[in-house]
Amino acid sequence: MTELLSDTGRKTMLEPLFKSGWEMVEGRDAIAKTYTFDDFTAAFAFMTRTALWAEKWDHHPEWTNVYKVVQVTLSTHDVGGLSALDAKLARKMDQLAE
Ligand code: HBI
Repeated sequence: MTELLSDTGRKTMLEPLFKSGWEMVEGRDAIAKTYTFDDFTAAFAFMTRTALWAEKWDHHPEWTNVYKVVQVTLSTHDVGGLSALDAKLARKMDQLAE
C-alpha cells in the first residue's frame, strides 16, 4: 500500500532531489522541476522515455510541454501527497534527461 513519505523518508529521499533542481510546490505536498532541452523533439523524446517508466510503475507525472521546456510536478493522488513513488520517478526522470 502506498503511503505518505515520513519525515525521515523526506530527509533521505527528497534531499538529494532538491540538490538536482527539484523543489517543493507552494501550498501542496508535491515536488516540481523544469527541464529545458535543445529543441522540441528532444523534449518530446524525454517525455516518451518517461512515459514508458510511468506506465511500467503505474505512476504518472503531471506535466506541461511548451516547445523545448517540460515542467513536471509529482505527487501521489492516492495518498494526497508525496510518496516513495514520486522520489523514484523523479530520480528516473533525472537519469532520462541526461
Ligand atoms: N500517478 N502520480 C500518480 N499518482 C497516483 O496516485 C496514481 C498515478 N497513476 C495511476 C494511479 N495512481 C492508479 O494506480 C490509481 O489511480 C488507481
